[in-house]
Amino acid sequence: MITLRTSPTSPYGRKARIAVAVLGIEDQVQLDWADTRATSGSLYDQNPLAKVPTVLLENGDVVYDSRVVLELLDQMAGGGVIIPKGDTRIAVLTKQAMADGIVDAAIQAQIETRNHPEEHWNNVWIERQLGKVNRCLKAFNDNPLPTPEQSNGIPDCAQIALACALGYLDLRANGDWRKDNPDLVKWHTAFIEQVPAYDATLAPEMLEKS
Ligand SMILES: N[C@@H](CCC(=O)N[C@@H](CS)C(=O)NCC(=O)O)C(=O)O
Repeated sequence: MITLRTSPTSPYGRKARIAVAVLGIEDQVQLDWADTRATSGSLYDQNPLAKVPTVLLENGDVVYDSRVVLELLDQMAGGGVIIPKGDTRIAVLTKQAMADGIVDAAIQAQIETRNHPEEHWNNVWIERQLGKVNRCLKAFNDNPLPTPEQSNGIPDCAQIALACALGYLDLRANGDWRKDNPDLVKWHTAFIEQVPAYDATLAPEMLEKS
């Protein structure tokens, strides 16, 4: 049994929670909520980055960063399920990085607006980060990923990461991504219909907005 430490709203942790469900390995993973706002405590002892998701293995090893965690979970399910082994592997991992990058950049912009009064915002920095978000959204809108049903019925790591990124923008950025990206909205709707674990991993705050 491994322990997955995460928080209810973390989009990176949600990737891992969805992966556990679609891989069908719930019986091998126990969930343990971690407080990412704490300034000390067990997460700091387990992972010097003090970030979630963090996974504790039975042998005492610790695994972190959602992309590595997804590799671990995929291996536990036999490998090649959510991270393809063949020719498409690098392309899928790159798309996963692009989807994660949407969240990375959105968080950077939010840190600036959340931590400073508006007159002190660094608008150049905010625009730089929002540019990354919008370019990635446009790329996914113009060249949609396959839906899980169009691939092998199980979402791959890029599809999982993109769905979590869009869920994060719904939660923290009022779903503004929807107005300029109609094909991405369709893709997101299909993902939600085809992957029950998406709704099952909605945080209480997200439920209020959905
Ligand atoms: N690249 C990491 C990012 C993880 C991350 O930033 N997690 C956030 C929660 S959404 C966190 O733990 N933040 C606490 C902190 O940075 O102190 C991944 O993919 O796992």
